[in-house]
Amino acid sequence: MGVIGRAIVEVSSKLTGVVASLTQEKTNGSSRLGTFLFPLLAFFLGNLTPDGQYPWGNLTDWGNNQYTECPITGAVRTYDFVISRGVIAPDGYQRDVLLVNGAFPGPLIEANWGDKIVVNVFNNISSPEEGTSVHWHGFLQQGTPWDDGAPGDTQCPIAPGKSYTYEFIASLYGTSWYHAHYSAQYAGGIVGPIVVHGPTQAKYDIDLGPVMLSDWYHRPYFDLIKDMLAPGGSPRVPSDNNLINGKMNFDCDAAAAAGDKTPCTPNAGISKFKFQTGKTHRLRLVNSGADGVQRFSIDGHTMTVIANDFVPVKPYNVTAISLAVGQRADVLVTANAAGSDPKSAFWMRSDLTKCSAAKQPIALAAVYYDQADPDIAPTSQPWADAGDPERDCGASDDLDKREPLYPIPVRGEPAVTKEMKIEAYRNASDVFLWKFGGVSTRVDYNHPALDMVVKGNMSFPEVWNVRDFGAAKTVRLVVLNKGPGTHPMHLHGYNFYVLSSGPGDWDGKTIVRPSNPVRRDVEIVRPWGHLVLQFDATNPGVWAFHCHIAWHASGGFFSSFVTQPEEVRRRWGGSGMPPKMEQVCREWDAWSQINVVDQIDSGS
Ligand SMILES: *[C@@H]1O[C@H](CO)[C@@H](O)[C@H](O)[C@H]1NC(C)=O
Ligand SMILES: *[C@@H]1O[C@H](CO)[C@@H](O)[C@H](O)[C@H]1NC(C)=O
Ligand SMILES: *[C@@H]1O[C@H](CO)[C@@H](O)[C@H](O)[C@H]1NC(C)=O
Ligand SMILES: *[C@@H]1O[C@H](CO)[C@@H](O)[C@H](O)[C@H]1NC(C)=O
Ligand SMILES: *[C@@H]1O[C@H](CO)[C@@H](O)[C@H](O)[C@H]1NC(C)=O
Ligand SMILES: [Cu+2]
Repeated sequence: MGVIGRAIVEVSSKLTGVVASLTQEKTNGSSRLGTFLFPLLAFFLGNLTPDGQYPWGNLTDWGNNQYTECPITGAVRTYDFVISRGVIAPDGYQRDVLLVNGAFPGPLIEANWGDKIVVNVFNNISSPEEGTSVHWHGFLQQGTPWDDGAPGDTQCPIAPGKSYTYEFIASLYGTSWYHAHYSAQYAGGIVGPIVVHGPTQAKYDIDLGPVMLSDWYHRPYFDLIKDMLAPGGSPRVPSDNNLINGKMNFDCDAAAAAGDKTPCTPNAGISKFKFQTGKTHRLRLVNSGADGVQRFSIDGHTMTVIANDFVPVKPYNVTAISLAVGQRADVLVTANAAGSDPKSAFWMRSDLTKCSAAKQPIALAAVYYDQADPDIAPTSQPWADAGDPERDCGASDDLDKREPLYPIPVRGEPAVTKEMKIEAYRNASDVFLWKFGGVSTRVDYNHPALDMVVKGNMSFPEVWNVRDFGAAKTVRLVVLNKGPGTHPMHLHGYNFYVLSSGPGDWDGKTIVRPSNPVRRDVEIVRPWGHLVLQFDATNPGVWAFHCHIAWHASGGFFSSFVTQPEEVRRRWGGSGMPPKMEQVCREWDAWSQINVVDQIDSGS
């Protein structure tokens, strides 16, 4: 029943205009992503050392274990973030958003492997005020569990008018992103790319930088959740558009014809990229959306995948790649299509697959070779497996295709095996919710679980859905999906090994490539299927494990793991916590005593 290319052949001419009718300021504020003004990235920051070494020394992506051999460069990369409300029109449809430094997507964070990243986040959200916190997706936060950014887990939210300074080591390298972790706030605009430069055996000429793929909603996240969690509410939260680097056109006429009076400008402008003819380009793909699985491709060009999430892989070639929310892929693309004619132009496409509730699933950007006229639309045709093939409803690429470059075998028998069932239900008020491992979660913003662990109090209220793995060094998770949805499972503080993924229940023994299983930090569990993960639970702290679909996490599909609690107490008990952790809670307590915190969802 393949519907190969279905979405693509129907691209409306309302979406393909390449001459922008709005300024970049109007569509994306101070962001320059997706324009020719966004600079190419260097291969690393700074200079070679006097003895000719990279900042990370002679470590390689194929010969060194990135979890145990992190270099210490001593360099500190400092950023100041101000989070504010704003009004922009990323696709021409004007809406209220939340912005980091006035930009959507937010500013790029860039570092070398082994640097320290410091981000001072000021919460300037007003009219109305709202808490916030920022998660640095994929970073391990070894020794800094309070800087993971999960409110109710590792910190209290940052109160309006207050700041919190996150400090952590870039102990892994590659491509990632940051996003608000307070309610579904990131769907309102608080997202941005992160690049950590590190060793790579892959050869390329040009680093084009981040390519953020995100479904987009025309209503504020709060209103969407309010409807979803109303009695009789629908769990489907359809997106209105699909963006590449925060940009796309929208069919404003259709919206107006349907009675929508919101200011809307057709042909607002799409993202554009320059390819140098004959050269090989690195693109850093990130699914930074709220819900949908993206299917990304560039007409006429194959892509060589060199990393999945923060894990370099043995290079493999694809014409299209699927990315669930939170997943990243680093791909190399050589500009040698159409006989390497320097006047060539091609469409870049990302389509929301059919499992996503999308009103307009197609995202387009234009790729221009050096001498092509960037005011002329490409006329290229999609690959046959671009778009919306049936098979990509969740499974993404086969596990056996994706092999980490640096092999790490699965450790023998795990100390703990935990089964986590995914179930949907309606509660007594007819509200649609999720249960994960038997609990529909709601965190307590005023009482982060990490704070309790530090104080030696392990009596977590059941509704927080906290699992204590004690001193176990190896934990196996058997995630069983008892419904028709696709769920990208994300673990904080670790990269997990993907042991098995498939339909139905796990047989209790199948492990795909135990000598070197897939490692990453987000992996899909398919409809009515299983996903078996394992991780080396040696990072002391409290770590969220949840579905990365914002709407599902809001509906209670969220849990937290305590790993090495004795070590947490030993290192940080007494007065060993940084004072900022107490302070952010004092400020939140003070603010929440005189303001009503409308926690309409799980909180995360
Ligand atoms: C890498 O550098 C370290 C110290 O800088 C040195 O001890 C080691 O021998 C080097 N390894 C190789 C393979 O060059
Ligand atoms: C905070 O936001 C307000 C608008 O709500 C703006 O006028 C002010 O400049 C912002 N403050 C900072 C530090 O950006
Ligand atoms: C992938 O494609 C490149 C050129 O596009 C080619 O050089 C390389 O051999 C291919 N690699 C594999 C594993 O097929
Ligand atoms: C059902 O869930 C909603 C949302 O969490 C909650 O407000 C409501 O109190 C729940 N109803 C019952 C009867 O538990
Ligand atoms: C442990 O934490 C829970 C939940 O915050 C609290 O109700 C309880 O009083 C605490 N117990 C102790 C001994 O502090
Ligand atoms: Cu989900």
